[in-house]
Amino acid sequence: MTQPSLYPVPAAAEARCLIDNEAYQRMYQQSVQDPQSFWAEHGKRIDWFTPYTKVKNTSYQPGNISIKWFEDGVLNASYNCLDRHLPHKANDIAYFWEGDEPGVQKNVSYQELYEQVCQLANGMKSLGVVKGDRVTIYMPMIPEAVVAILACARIGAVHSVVFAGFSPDALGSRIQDCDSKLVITSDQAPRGSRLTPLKDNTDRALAHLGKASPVQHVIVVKHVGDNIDEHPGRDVWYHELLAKQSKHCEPEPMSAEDPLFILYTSGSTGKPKGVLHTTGGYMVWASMTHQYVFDYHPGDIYWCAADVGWVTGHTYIVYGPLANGASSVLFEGVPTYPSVKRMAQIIDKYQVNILYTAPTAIRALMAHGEAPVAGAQLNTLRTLGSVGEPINPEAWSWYHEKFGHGNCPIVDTWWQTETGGILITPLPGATALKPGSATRPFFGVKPAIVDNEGKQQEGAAEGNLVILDSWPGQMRTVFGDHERFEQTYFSTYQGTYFTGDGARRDEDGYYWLTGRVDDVLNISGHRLGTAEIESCLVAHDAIAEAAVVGYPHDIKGQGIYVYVTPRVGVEPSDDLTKAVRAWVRQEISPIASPDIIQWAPQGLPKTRSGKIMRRILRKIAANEHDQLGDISTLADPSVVDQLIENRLNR
Ligand code: 6R9
Repeated sequence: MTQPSLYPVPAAAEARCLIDNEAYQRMYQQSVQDPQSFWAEHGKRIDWFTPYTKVKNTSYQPGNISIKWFEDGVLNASYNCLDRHLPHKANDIAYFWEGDEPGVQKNVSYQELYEQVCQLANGMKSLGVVKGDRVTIYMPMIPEAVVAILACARIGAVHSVVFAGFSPDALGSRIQDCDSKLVITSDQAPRGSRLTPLKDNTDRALAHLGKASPVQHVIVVKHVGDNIDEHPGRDVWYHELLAKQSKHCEPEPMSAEDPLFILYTSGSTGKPKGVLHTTGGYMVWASMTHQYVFDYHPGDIYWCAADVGWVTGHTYIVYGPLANGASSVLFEGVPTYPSVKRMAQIIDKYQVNILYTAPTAIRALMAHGEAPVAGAQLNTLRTLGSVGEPINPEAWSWYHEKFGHGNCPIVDTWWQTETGGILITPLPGATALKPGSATRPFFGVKPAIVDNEGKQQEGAAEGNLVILDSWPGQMRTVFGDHERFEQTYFSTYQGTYFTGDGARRDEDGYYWLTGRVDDVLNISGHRLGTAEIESCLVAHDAIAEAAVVGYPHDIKGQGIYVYVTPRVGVEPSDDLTKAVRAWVRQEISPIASPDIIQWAPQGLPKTRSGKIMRRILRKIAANEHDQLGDISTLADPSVVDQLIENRLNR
């Protein structure tokens, strides 16, 4: 492949950025050699009602997994996101809200956000919600979703945001698991011109729970304006509730280790885990990573195109940018509606300086060639970010050239719901980039590579990615199940946090995430990352997206089964299949040659957050499609039937 393998820091980025390579090296060394004094200093970026005197108190000892940061400090997250900015930026825009339909928009200033948050906080109190209660938020991407999150934080209620694409069943089980007293939702959620009936889904979830439902009230935002079924005594209109409330509400003093939120995430097995984050360490991590990773400067326009239903939305749409007083774009829709130009249009319209999105969105646009950026300026962009999956070099280059005009650093940020914020990432003014590598650890993060026996590997190596010590943004427990927390993350390689991801560290100390460890193939004794083969496949002209899984093979142990989506306008044929196979042999090695190539013009099965569900593809490839397990979290379950019908390993 012809692209350069190393992109040095552009001179302009080095000159303007907060941190250059020398500063990175110095601060990183400090952060791992003396975490107590490093974090004692950086914890001050947050306003504390009572300053902490203790900094780090953490143990990864088997049987005693305990993580505490800044434990005697007292603060409030909503105060840090709102009140402290009012003296100097009350009229600054917190969110430029862009609705699903172009032309539908609204600006929300810090003052307005503060007032609404206080009103909702008072309203929630009037409904009996007190500190420590759980509140489920099931909302479209509208300013009221942020208001709901911050109102919980203001009164010390623990929010559990459930992505608006989840079904009534998924919503119900999450409400039940954390025993929510209150649900905040809206009538409908428009996305890409389709409507999801959120209130109706909530009714169904609660009806299904029946007498076991812990929910006393449902607050409903009138967003689309359609009629809803009102349950008198239980349902409350958001606008009616707020109209009666004062625009001031004292922030609840919270201990640093008081819970801030729960966010459910699926593991490789079992029911979703309620990942619990607490207040102090999380806020320090969210604000510090947001500032340094994106090189955020006051006055920048920042756009994180994720959904508040995922951790990326929590940390990099809500808490991080607001803690830093940033002005953000909040987008309700999808990158391809009403056309593939939508993202570029939004960037030009709001003069966005920092864009943070996902490889799945980039690949979706890339399949349309030049069209997504045709006629766009994109000249305000300075830093580009990527998150959620390994970004294959082909998509990296396309993003770099088409959106970044070849001169915006791309920060490929590796992290997880569990980590609270970014852990491995370039810094735009400090890190020479290698397309496809998340590069180096953020301050305070000590990654290591271990083999399957848990032995740490030195130098250039490949294996399982663990983190050797705690960082302030780390999850504290699985809600209601500390044993599962210990079992899932600390028992595989004792004394370390196990990420579940595989990684390679190269001779420069850069990390390359190779996918979940269960995605590693062993072909005739050769280890191959599925991500590596996928990235080669999507570099082929005819291919928009690819997923690679292993399947049982009599001779090789595992064979390679490839699912490929053709680019728009490409017609699959036997000749094309042969050409694709030859391409992989040529680009990687004959060892990586796909045994089976199945065209999937209807697309690949994805979660609603855009992750390809390889678990399902593995089952289809293994001819075990009668054992697919739970497919309720798929964005479009119908693609599965078509994949089964066209499977090739019968
Ligand atoms: C933030 C988020 C976490 C999993 C993680 C890994 C994958 C995320 C990545 C990446 C390679 C990156 N992942 N970012 N893989 N490069 N830059 O996505 O959280 O939804 O919990 O997913 O996503 O496999 O373990 P979450």
